[in-house]
Amino acid sequence: MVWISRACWRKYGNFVDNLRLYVKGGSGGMGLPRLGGQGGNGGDVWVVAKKDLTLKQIKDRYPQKRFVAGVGSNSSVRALKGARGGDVQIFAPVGISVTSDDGRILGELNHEEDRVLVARGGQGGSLHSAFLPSKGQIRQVRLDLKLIADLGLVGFPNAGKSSLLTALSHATPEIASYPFTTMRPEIGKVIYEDHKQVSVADLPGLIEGAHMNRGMGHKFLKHVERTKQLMFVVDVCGFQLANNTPFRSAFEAVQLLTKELELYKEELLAKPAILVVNKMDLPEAEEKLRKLEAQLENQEELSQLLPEDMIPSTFLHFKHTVPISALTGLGLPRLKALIRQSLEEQDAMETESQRADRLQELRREVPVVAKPAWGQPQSAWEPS
Ligand SMILES: Nc1nc2c(ncn2[C@@H]2O[C@H](COP(=O)(O)OP(=O)(O)OP(=O)(O)O)[C@@H](O)[C@H]2O)c(=O)[nH]1
Ligand SMILES: [Mg+2]
Repeated sequence: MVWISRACWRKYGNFVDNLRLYVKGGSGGMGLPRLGGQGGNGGDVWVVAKKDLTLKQIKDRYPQKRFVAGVGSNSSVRALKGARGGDVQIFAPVGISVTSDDGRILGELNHEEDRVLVARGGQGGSLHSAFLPSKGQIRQVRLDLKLIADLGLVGFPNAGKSSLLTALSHATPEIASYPFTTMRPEIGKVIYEDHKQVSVADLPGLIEGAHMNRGMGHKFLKHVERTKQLMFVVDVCGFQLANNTPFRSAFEAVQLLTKELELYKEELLAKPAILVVNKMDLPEAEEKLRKLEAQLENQEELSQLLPEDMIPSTFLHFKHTVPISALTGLGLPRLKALIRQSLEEQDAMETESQRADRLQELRREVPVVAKPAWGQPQSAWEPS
């Protein structure tokens, strides 16, 4: 429908989640052969993470998208050692991965002040280079924004993801009864009574074949890579994208969503996941929920009835299945509590495994000195 795609263009056109930049390190300065003087090194170009910035701001502020560091000064009689060229810092939002044009990852900006060197300055001329300077590195680099949130919402269009985010947080995403209402990711904060906050990323709906570029889902799947957990949202009554596409029950929706994630990046399925069954206010919802729960208990077997390309190779075992109605608020307090519990359990497990890793490292690093038994010499031994 034309009117939807126009609206899409307008809104999506405003959101920038990747940017290509030209970066050049400064050239080195000339050496001074007569007096053995050394030219200054050229400056470097860095990308530095800063809070509350967007890629769009960089694009608007630097339409040429060119960043060139300062050249090193030539060596002179007055200053035998030439001054270093100035560095250039490109401030970028947190949650960026920086890649070179050939797809190599140069670094990630996960926290404020993290920095990645993108173009090194050239060396100043010196005795080793017959006093001739070298040029700075020239590169095209790509900044890719991946949202960081505690939870990422995954679901077909119209499942009620944005309605759920609105009901749980102060975010005000667009909600409507047509598919693909959400055109760009949005983050909402769920705030608890003790002021603890959990961030939830609302993502555009996925459709079958999203990993192959169908719909708009695949563009946004990268955002799920950085969320700690997944929250699947399905309509208890199932979903049909259009008259000429098949109807999918809630159970099929779960398997298809799993399959799409798997085809995009299998590791995503290792994340803890909660299943939210929405629209429990609709007629016969209870009955459909019981059916879904029974199907999920036997999902390995039952999914064999699906066409082969719809069967995921790993089945998700949800930590919780939570029936809700984003419309009436049914089940939301329980969901809110379970989200927190689930994240806290994950944190505790990660802390424990980090502690165990550290302990193992320490044991490897420090040889433990065995207490000498009487009459025996003291010896160092490595634990196995
Ligand atoms: N009856 C009922 N309708 C709901 C419920 N939650 C959402 N809806 C309706 O379902 C439609 C889709 O809701 P959205 O929140 O926009 O769905 P979405 O998953 O964000 O959809 P996309 O952004 O298109 O992927 C809207 O008409 C909502 O009013 C619910 O709990 N019960
Ligand atoms: Mg939405």
